[in-house]
Amino acid sequence: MQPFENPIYVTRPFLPPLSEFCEGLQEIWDNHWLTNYGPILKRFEKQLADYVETEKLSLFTNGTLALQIGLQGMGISGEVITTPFTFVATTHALYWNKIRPVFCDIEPDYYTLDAEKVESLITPWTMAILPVHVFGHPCNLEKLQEIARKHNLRLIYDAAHAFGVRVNDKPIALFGDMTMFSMHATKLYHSLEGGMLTFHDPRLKSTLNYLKNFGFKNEVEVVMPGTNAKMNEMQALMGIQMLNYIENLINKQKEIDSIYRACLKDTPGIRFCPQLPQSVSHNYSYVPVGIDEEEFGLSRDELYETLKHYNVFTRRYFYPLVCDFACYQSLSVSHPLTVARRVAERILTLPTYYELKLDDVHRICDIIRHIQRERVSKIQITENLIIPHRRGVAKRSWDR
Ligand code: T4K
Repeated sequence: MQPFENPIYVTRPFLPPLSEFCEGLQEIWDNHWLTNYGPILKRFEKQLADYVETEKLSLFTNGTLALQIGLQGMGISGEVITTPFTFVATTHALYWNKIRPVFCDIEPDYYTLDAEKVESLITPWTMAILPVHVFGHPCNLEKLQEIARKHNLRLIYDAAHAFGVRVNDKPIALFGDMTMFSMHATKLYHSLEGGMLTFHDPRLKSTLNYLKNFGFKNEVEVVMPGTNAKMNEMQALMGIQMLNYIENLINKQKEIDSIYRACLKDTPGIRFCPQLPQSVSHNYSYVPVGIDEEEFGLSRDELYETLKHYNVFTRRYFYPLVCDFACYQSLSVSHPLTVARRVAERILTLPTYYELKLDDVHRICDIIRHIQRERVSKIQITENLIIPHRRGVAKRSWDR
């Protein structure tokens, strides 16, 4: 099998036509207003409010700062129960608030926080739960809400991957006390970089506005020690234009997802997440698969490395687990995290993005199957070589 001529990465940002973006830039040039709550940002906020069906939202320069500031705005301290199977920014946001992350295991189907295991980790110092809608898969919303209510904990979702996801025809933004979205370039929906918080308590709006703008109330009053995490006009412009394409983007990724599922369904050792229930309208932002070394014939890492020879650059989102990074290793972990460890060892996310040609998706599947066949036949040849040798029949198969 021939490698791809050009590299195929795990993702590639969609961009609106350059002419469209340039037209938008004209307004910025005319206004000479680049950041600090400009007119395009205000327009973006309104359009997003329509999309996520709440005006209780705030925009930030990126998702990490959004989460960090969100936790601060809600006054979270002590301990927070969270998942180790996520991008490290989820945990960093806790660390920057001097909050102790308490890692809980994940469930094996969709890799979200295992709600059944949360209660056993609650201590007098627990103030919140921070689950992640990882790969856009909604967490166990009902159960988590029930636990949060019962123990008077705040429920804050990291929905970095979940823009556009709906549950029971409700935007995922409307669940929990607060939800963070990332609009980073690598996301299905992006604003170059960017972050959004949606929240339940309307009083948070002004707190968040202060926190992301140095705590400025006016020229002479600073009401809290805020930072600088504002979204600028260029980001807002991209965000507005990208909203026109969101449905197309999701539809294309859905198509890609179903091709991978269909083409690889009979390949032993490749496991897809089960289809989500009808109640979920998914965004198909990632294609995660689990590689079972014994059945597949290669380990996940061998497949990941071999695919590079074909110019296919998959990613191991999320390996290693956050708790295994040097900066978090000193944290004691009371749960064995059995499922999370197994998933992290096997996970591979396959390329998916709007411009990925469907033929190329088929070709990626062909390459994966080819790599497997090659390996299986090598193993068979080796067995043929070794077994007769062990039996003392022949040293090499060609000796026979
Ligand atoms: N919570 C969760 C659960 C998250 O996944 C993230 C971010 C956050 C919180 C924090 O949100 P932000 O603060 O980022 O808004 C990427 C992203 O940088 C990161 O945003 C994302 N999660 C994470 C899952 O993926 P890397 O280190 O894998 O990115 P990178 O630069 O290796 O890009 C991946 C591939 O994308 C490249 O191989 C090529 C392609 N690419 C990338 C960029 C930036 C492009 O084609 N064009 C581009 O401009 O982290």
